[in-house]
Amino acid sequence: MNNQTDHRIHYQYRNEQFEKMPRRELEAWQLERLRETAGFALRTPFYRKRLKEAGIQSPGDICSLGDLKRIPFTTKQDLREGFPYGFLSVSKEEVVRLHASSGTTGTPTTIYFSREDIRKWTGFVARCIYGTGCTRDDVFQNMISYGLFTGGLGFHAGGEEVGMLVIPSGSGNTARQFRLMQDFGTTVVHATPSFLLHVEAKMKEEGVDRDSIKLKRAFAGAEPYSEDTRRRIEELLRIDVYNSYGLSEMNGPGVAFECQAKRGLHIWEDGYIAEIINPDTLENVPDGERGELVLTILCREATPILRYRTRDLSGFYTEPCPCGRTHRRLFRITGRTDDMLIINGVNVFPSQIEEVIMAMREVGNNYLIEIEKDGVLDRLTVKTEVTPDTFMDDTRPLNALKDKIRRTLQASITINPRVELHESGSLPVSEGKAVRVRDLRPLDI
Ligand code: DLL
Repeated sequence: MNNQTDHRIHYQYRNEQFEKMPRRELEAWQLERLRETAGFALRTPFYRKRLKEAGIQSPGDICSLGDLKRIPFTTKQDLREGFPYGFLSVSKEEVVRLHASSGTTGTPTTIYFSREDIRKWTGFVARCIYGTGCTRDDVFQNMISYGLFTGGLGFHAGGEEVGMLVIPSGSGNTARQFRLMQDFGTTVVHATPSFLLHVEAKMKEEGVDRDSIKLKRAFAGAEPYSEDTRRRIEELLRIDVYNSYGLSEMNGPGVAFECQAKRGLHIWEDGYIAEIINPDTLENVPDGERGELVLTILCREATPILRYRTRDLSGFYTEPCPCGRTHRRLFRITGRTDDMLIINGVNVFPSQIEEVIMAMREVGNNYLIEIEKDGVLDRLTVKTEVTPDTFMDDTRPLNALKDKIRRTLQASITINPRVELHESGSLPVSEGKAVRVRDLRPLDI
């Protein structure tokens, strides 16, 4: 294989040669890219140490894909400890953009991109979009947050690459979303599944005639949802919904996506090496079994990340896909192996909430985080006890405290929670490990 030529054509989004590449060639390509990525990684202090310990002093020490297993896992904690530049492997002049994980207090995880990295990422997102049947005739309304979150700019660039008319509407404001759809004849949208359900409910409420919009498809991701939810959105909105998976550490969207067969998400193995491990033993599990997804990025020079523990639970389908693509398919992601919550698409760790409320002297010792459905959206309620010397009859200071907690929490986790104050000693105390989170969302909406 002539690598020079392959590199030039590879990241074009219409490239059956890569999507239907025989497995043997695909693995040869992966090995080349893995060596290249190890070369970038060896420029960072973190991986130089890690790889040396694993007996890898230079990319040439990686002789086969099996050698990947010699490399230790990388965790979110490692990335946090490397903040801000510990994982940067090119000079700062070569970096053209950064993205950071959403909703973090303390230390965020930051990913840097070179111009070439953005080009490759855009190619993968465009491939996903094109694979669902979109063309330059489509009008694409990107109803997801722009900014540090990767969903906005990632899909924006991918949509433009396909040649669609892209409307950067961002999330929220359903009335304006409907106007844009009607004015410009939107045919495709991108949103979290919960926002799509919200859009449908609002459509009914505001009397928007379904026939006044031309919507055909939606890309839905950034949070877990069930097959039933997909079906429900498809039926209610009369559109095709495609599952879209990604994470900021691996660029963002464009990691795995459903094709028109809609049976599992093709993980783009020319850009990523995927493994499924047992989170307890850390051993690889056989294909077809569930476990934690571990990813190595092969398409980024500025921030190489090897064997990243995503904490997402998935597995590989074993049979080939009827679409003919050779890249393996992942099961729908059903949950996580850590306690990260995804609330209306925003990632929140309970510890972030704890940090905020426990820093306030007026707050007592016990608290409870509740997430439930409010219509189709998620609602976060933070219940905290007040200190024993607080008078519960004195509403003015209590309201001021509630407001302070709400504002501080919103500033740190970007979600506006409901806050309830409870008398000292009135919230349930569990016997064993404290139960701080009650996720009351039914799995199947
Ligand atoms: O959510 C990137 C993205 C943007 C994906 C737009 C799809 C569409 P993060 O904010 O870093 O990045 O959150 C990543 O969200 O580890 C999963 O736990 C969860 N997640 C993302 N997509 C799906 C999905 C973006 N389709 C974390 N199904 C991941 C289930 C998903 N969970």
